[in-house]
Amino acid sequence: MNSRRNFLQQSLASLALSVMPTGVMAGQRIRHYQLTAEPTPHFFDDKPLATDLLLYNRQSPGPLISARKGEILDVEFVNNLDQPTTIHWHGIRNINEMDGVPDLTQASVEPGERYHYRFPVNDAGTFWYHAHNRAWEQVALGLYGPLIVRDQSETTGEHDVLIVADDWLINENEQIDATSFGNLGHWSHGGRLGNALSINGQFSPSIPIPTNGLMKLRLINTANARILTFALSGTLSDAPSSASAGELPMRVICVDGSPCEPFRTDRVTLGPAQRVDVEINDASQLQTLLETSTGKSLEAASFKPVSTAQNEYRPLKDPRPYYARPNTTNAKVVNIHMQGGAMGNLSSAMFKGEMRSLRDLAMNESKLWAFNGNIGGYDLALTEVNLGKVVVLSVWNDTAWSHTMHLHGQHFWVKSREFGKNTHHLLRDTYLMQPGEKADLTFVADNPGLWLFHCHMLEHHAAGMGGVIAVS
Ligand SMILES: [Cu+2]
Repeated sequence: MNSRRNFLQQSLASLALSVMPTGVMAGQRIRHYQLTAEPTPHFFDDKPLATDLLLYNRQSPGPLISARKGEILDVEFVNNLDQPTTIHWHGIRNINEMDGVPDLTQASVEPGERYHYRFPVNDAGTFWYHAHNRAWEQVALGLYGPLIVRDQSETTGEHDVLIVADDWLINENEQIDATSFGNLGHWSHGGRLGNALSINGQFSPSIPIPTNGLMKLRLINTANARILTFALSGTLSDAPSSASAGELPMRVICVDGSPCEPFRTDRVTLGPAQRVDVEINDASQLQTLLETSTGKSLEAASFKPVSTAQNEYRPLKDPRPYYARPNTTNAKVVNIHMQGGAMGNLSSAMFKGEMRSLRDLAMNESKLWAFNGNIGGYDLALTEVNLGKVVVLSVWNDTAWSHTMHLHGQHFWVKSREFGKNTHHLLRDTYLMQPGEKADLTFVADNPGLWLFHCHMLEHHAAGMGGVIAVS
């Protein structure tokens, strides 16, 4: 009846036979973690009332999972929710069956069930993990946490600072606004935006940093839909007056985990799911983390110098992208025309083999977005490619909205327009596209499996903005 679904199911079946769990090689260290997802009453620091969240290990954000490059992560997961869930390890070039996409790479983990995630981490970088079932609700309620893989040469300590940012939609009773989940207005516009910004699970926290010297900030945007822009305020030592405050320049060294050709900037913008690592020359100048996306400077966090006598920042030895920009002469080009949403040009689309008006799809199915005229989902096949092939996803954001496009299982090269007027060739797993933008996302399809390509504004994904790339 549905040939696309049959194709995916057959591919999944053959994949299950061909990809066995990766064995542990001699000397490979295994890092064990336990994660339990459960409903948890949570107190935001300045609120007198607890609000009901869904958290990993009763923490917001979920616990930091860390490993060294080349080790094995072994995570025993327990689902104590009253609904199915899975965990996706965002940015890890994972083995397909550990990628955590329900009905595509694994069956959902049902309430009361356990699931054993076990996979090697072969890239150093800043990553995160999050729920991937009803993610628009589960992630918004707190099911996410940071994941850091360090190169053997890297040190840890206060010179290496994690900034996990999220926005929460909180109502006048200081509770999570649950009535807005599924709101078609959000789904057809920019997604469900919050009204309170947390950094590392707190509003306006004070973050310990070293008293001086070179340091690194790892920024992660875990919001469902909010695009965040960060600046750092501090005292500029090279300004005429030594006490003058301003925006400190930062040096971008990694995006979405991978080292990049370093560049300097005053501000970094992160779409949902993106990560940026920046270096600051002198920690003694650093005062506050500002969020400026609304046009106003909001103080997101302050920095508190602490003495770190034995702390010494060692930059990554020989930083290079995970792989070099490939030659695209014989690449397979896949056109992806994104349409839909409010103020868009899509009047009808294919959904489950039937052409229907967008109004009908919106009102009756909560579907609003399409790739090449098809409402997307886990059963929409975008393309099949041979293992090792260079692929160019030629993506046209023909909508009135920004979208953060995420590819599972591999990172892609893109000529990024995300950092001011200078473009940068970056290796990313998530790219923030502006309305009307056309971008080529180029990757070497060297990881076999069924890989999701979708918008990481989670309401857009739920409303049709996603499809599957089969690599075999
Ligand atoms: Cu989107």
